[in-house]
Amino acid sequence: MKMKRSLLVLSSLLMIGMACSALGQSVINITFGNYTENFDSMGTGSSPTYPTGWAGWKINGSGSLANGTIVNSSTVPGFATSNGSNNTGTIFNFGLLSNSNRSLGSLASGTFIGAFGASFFNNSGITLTHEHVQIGFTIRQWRTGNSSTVNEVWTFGWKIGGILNDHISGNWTSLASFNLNEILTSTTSSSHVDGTASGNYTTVNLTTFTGLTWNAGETLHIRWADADDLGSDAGLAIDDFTMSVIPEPATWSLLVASLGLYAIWERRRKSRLNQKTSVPSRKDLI
Ligand SMILES: [Ca+2]
Ligand SMILES: [Ca+2]
Repeated sequence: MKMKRSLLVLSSLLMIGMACSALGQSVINITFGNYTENFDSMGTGSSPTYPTGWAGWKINGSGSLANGTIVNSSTVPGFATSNGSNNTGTIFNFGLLSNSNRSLGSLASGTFIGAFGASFFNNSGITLTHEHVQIGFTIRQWRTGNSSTVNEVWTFGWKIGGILNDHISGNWTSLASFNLNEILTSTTSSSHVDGTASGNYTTVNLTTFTGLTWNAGETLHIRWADADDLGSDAGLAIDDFTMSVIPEPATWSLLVASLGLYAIWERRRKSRLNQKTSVPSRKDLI
């Protein structure tokens, strides 16, 4: 029973939190363990919605949509479902036609330059730094550009507090290790490519969130900001995102060691109990 209770406590610690709301924004509640998002809930329909805590918005461009506006099914341009054949500048729910494997991305134009990202609420009870937080994800390319000399980059940025759909670049701290770099840099086809095919995606393994200081009760926003590059732009997306949050490494080691010692003690206790209650064999009775 004690063991079951311990496992229950541990699984609660590691459980991914349910989304909650802070300051009216949709946020992802973070405790310890792994938060993951595969974007497949966006579906294959023509009016997709973002996973809880995620959004795409306009940061620049000459179009009439105001900078900072979250792109959804009622904005122009709208949040579009595409396999990469669409060359409109906007935020995209990318995936193969009618395929449930979705990813979140963008394509920039002169009238629309977008960003996409998510908000996380620190509900761990401690200040989280680079010692605790790592993120990883897959980068998928769904559309090629038409310039072989431009290597497109979606710049990663983060900030504490404020709103997610912030279009002021100076408010964000850049972290190049999480940038999305164009994969098919030498192509000039300006056309759809399969972002799930070998060679059209790369993986950023769990990597330390350098420079982070994220106090308990604060909201961390992250974003990838697109740019309008020379010629027709490429379309990139993120998929299979993970944020891994561990307690202080020393504390974590101590917890693991304690659980290991407990498991050994429990095994020995059961073994002693079994010896005491075992039925004597015929040989023992002679
Ligand atoms: Ca996916
Ligand atoms: Ca671009």
